[in-house]
Amino acid sequence: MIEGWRWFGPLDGITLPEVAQTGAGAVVTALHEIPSGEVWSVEAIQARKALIAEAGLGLEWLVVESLPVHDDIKRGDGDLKPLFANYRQSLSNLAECGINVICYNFMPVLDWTRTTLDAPVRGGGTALRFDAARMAAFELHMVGREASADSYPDDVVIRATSWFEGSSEADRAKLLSSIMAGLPGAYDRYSVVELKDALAAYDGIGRAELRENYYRFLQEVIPAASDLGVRMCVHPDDPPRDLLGLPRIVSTSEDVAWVMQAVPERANGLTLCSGSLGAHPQNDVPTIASMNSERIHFAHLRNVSKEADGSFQEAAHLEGDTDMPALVGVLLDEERRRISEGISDARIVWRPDHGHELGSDIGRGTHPGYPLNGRMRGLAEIRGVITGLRALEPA
Ligand code: DNO
Repeated sequence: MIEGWRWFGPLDGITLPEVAQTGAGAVVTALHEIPSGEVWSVEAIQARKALIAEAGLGLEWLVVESLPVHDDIKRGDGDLKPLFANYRQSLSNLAECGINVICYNFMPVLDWTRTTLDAPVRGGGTALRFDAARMAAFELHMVGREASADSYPDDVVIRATSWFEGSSEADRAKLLSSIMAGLPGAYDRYSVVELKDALAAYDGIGRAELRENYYRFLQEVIPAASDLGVRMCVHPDDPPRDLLGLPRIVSTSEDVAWVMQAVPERANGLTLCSGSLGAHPQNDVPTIASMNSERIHFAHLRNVSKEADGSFQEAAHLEGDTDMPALVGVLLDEERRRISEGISDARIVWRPDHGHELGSDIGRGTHPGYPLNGRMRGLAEIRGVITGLRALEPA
């Protein structure tokens, strides 16, 4: 397994020397400044590669996270030929620059979603949290989707209403900005009014329609990826549930099986994100990993603690509900299989996903979920698990 680190580019508050200090060698990044749907040119990719290499720290850009899928493709809206052509061109340009692992997602409108970015942890650090009652308050009372009361248990709806009634303007503004924090462009944010417009654009798109649009995307893109030797890996939905009436179709073991079977080629792969999948009460993450191991090309390792009402909080990487040593064991076994069968690109890049803000992280203003110390703790702990399991491997 290859240790990776997500770096948001020159605007990241964490410097490349700090990335090197974590011990990770593979940089996971994207050209976040290029609007979704436009081509990533060879020049732009080379310039970012050079920036990383010229730091002289032995870091190399190995994984793209993400090459975004334009919302028109997700909605199946209009003449999509130019968007598919641009996507394939970006893949071809990335392959020309030697970058072959591409993470993307098919979540409509919102990427990862949390209601609280600063839930306290022991000793004064903070964690990301998804609180079902806060999400319901946002959905029912701030966005005004009364019909969505059905998608929450009654007691959650009652708590949502009481939170909303007792909330100040500032509390609501904070909730909105927490929910928006996951938007990938780092610069896109919606107001409630803009969000309502984005949701309205999905009217009439349910699970079946979204699957159909996703199927079309896979058919347009995977053959080209295969020819280029590029491995695409879809990121599961986070959280793995419908939100704001938007369907989410990469949430469960069955969903992952559907994606893998839709186009049964190695180039149609999975980002094994243990935190996203692990937030669904029915998902057993090591089992999902072993069922799909041949198609895992990238891994995000982190943990969550789930609560009965659908809330969850990000736990330390070796705490929480997912058995991390069991999961790492599945990935190591798969790598051994690939190596023994002489498969190239056998090694899986993994990165510590999210982390608590700890010590000097607090107040530093790094991307939510992506502080230095908290992720370095996760990286070091999981590095220990990998080292320990490797030491036990038969010679
Ligand atoms: C959150 C990330 C996601 C991920 C995208 C991939 O921390 O794991 O935002 O980058 O969903 O497309």
